[in-house]
Amino acid sequence: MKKAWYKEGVVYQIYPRSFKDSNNDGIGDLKGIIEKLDYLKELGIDIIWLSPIYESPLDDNGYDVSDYRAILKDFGTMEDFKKLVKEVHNRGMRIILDMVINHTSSEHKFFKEALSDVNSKYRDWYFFKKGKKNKLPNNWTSFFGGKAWTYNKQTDDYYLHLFAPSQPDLNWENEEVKKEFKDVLKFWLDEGVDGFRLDVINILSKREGLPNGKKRLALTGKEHYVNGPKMHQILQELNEDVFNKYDCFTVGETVLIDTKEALKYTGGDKRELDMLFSFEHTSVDTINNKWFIRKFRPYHLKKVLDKYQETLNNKGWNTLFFENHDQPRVVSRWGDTKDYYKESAKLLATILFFQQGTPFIYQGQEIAMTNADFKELDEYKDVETHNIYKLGREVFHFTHKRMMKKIKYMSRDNARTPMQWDDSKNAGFSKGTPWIRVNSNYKKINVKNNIKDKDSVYHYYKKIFALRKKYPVIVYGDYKPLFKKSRYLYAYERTLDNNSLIVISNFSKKQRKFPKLNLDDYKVILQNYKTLDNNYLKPYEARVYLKTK
Ligand code: TEU
Ligand code: CA
Repeated sequence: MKKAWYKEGVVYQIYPRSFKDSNNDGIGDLKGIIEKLDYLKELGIDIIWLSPIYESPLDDNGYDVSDYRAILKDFGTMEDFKKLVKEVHNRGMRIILDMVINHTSSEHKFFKEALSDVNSKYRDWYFFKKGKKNKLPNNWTSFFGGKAWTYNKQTDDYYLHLFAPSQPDLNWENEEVKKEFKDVLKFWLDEGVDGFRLDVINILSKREGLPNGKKRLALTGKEHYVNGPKMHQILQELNEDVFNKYDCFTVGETVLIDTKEALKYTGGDKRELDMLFSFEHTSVDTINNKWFIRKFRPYHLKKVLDKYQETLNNKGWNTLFFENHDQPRVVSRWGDTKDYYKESAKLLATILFFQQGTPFIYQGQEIAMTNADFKELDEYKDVETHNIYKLGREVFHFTHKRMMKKIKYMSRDNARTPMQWDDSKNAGFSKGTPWIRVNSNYKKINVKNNIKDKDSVYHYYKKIFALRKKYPVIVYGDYKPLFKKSRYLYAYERTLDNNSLIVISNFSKKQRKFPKLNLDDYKVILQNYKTLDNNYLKPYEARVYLKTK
């Protein structure tokens, strides 16, 4: 299999707004990130991914870009950015940016001109369409709930936005759009950036005529833009004209795909995406739509992860993630914060990061930060959360209590509370008032305590990243599920040449008999309990065995 630095490296996602505030305005910034680079290096991080840092009105916290070549003032200046890149590279690390090219902000100068001048050339950069007898141009709905069209009085027509009305979709049929964004990508690559996380990259190509979609509970119309007609062609073109000219990599955020598509994007004969985020595993505790929650069963998670591992094994390339700025905290979601907090956090890290693929960990995951402990709706800041609350109350007539329960479990703000550095005011994130409240468990759960505690989740993550560097079988080995039918044993084998690594875990709250496994010549290289019993696996016990001869 082709080797590559971006297959061997560990990626750490930073949500700059909530990472570290250096000037005490309550908002994280680039200088704050520079302060923490040694911490990330010590953890064993190779690549950092920054959520968007460009000029934005912040309707969607930066995923609504109004100037692609300017740094958001809250985060600092272009000088600060250049210093950050230099400091990252001086430490032998790399940095990738989050690039949002499916849509711009409605505050972008191109869109503002398109709104006001019916003859502007920028109208074809977006999707403006007349309604029919006060009906919308089609029946598509938004990822954030509600319709995907907003009326523009000045030109008496509607514009398309698959996310918020402040995020008008770009028309990727338009050659000038392609040229502009190739230039934007080159601008940042010439600044020394080592690659991009490409936001909702597989919905860029919309079916001609924007036809009505099959009516659905969520995302009516998705069949007309998910993996759209020219999607692969657009990606191949971006590689030919931009990415192939630099030592860089791309990770695509590809929504609603399956393994077949994943293989096409990452394993085709023409370079499209070097790796991708699929979200099938992040919907195992939901039905159809993230706001309709069902009981989590480890077996469902294992089935999906095994499927991606077996399908892409040495053909495409996976990412390994449970958390990001859109997902709840995994220890709250799939672990057991009540009785087996550390053990379950470590089990989750073990089952994921010994698989084949590039590991992506999200800020705070290394210290098992938990979901937000907000009580009131106004403590949440996320546009999606407030949209869904309104929709749930007004359209589905759900009670306030029922909506707050859904939001508590699934809101993206669960991942956006300030990073918990220590037990000082605001968890050491800021001496000002944070833009969003710190979780009140910060005196217990913080970096400082984790570093002090040799048995902490932090040190466990550090060990995993060190093992990945030491044993190539972890990065490049073949993947084979073990005990596939078991409801609670999550186990698999990785093999490379005559090295074999076996992960075995009891993903349940009950003690279980140790399964029949020939482990002669294997040694334990990682465990999440102090003592090992050869007849039993304790609740949430995980072990990693290695045979190297
Ligand atoms: O997310 C796209 C996306 O599908 C998620 O928004 C998901 O639908 C939703 O959050 C439920 O989990 C990307 C970014 O990661 C997200 O932060 C942005 O809001 C969105 O695109 C629009 O740019
Ligand atoms: Ca700040």
